[in-house]
Amino acid sequence: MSETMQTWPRAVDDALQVAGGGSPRLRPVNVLVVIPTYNERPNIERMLREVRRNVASCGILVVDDGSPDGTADLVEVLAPEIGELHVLRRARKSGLGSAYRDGFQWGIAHGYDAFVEIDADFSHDPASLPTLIAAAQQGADVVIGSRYVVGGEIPDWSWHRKLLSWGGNRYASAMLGLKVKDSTAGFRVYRASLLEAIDYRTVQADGYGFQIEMTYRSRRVGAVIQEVPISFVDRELGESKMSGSIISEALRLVTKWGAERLVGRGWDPAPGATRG
Ligand SMILES: Nc1nc2c(ncn2[C@@H]2O[C@H](COP(=O)(O)OP(=O)(O)OP(=O)(O)O)[C@@H](O)[C@H]2O)c(=O)[nH]1
Ligand SMILES: [Mg+2]
Repeated sequence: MSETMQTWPRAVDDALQVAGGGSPRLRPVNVLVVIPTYNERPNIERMLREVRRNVASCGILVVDDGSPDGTADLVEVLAPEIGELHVLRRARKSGLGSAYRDGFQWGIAHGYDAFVEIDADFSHDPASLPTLIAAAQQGADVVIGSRYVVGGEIPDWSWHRKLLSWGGNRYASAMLGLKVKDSTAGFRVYRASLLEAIDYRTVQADGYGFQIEMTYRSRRVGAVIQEVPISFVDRELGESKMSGSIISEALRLVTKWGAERLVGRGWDPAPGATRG
């Protein structure tokens, strides 16, 4: 067992046993949990504590876009106690996709080799982190916390909201050949090597479109994509930043990429980037 392996928290080891059921193909990963925030002061302290409670030995990076409520200041106060906690301060609100792109860049520069995406608002349960990370450690390039695989659920949503989200997912999957049930999901793990292969810095979209574009590029390079069931709940504290323009951006981009793919002009990886 390597030195990195020995630093795995017990919860991750346990999840590996459950997920692996034998002698899993272990690859050590040094994980950075990236949390984008805009005005998440009501949630961030409990979120950071829950992340640390579930994964004892990961880095945590909060990417804050100048939140007027002082989210970043609070994170800095908590950093010594939580440990391996960093804040990337950006001047102004620039979107979820760009926050993740900057977070990944920071993490790659600091030597992390797997990245978790998680919202600060508890829609994504930090208790699922060990299972998601274990799937990446067992060899997946991308792990998606999925609402639409068996065992996944969205208990708070009305049937018509579920139908809209599910329909959007089916449309994206069919247009782009994703073979993924929940390509808009934002609770994920990426291997750093995959982020490089998909040239993540040039991903254009934000919001749902960002998640779909990352999935599309991952599929195009032949990544191992694994979906793990999660329960997705609505935020209780703070305000949603979701907007109609995020939904229409995703719809427009999926239609454009799908049309380009049909005529053989879809996004192409750099030579040599193809995996699998
Ligand atoms: N840094 C940064 N974070 C953002 C930005 N927009 C949203 N976030 C964060 O991204 C996460 C998801 O945003 P939400 O507002 O919860 O959006 P959502 O989860 O897609 O939508 P809801 O279902 O309405 O909650 C939260 O942690 C937000 O604080 C942004 O422009 N910059
Ligand atoms: Mg949310």
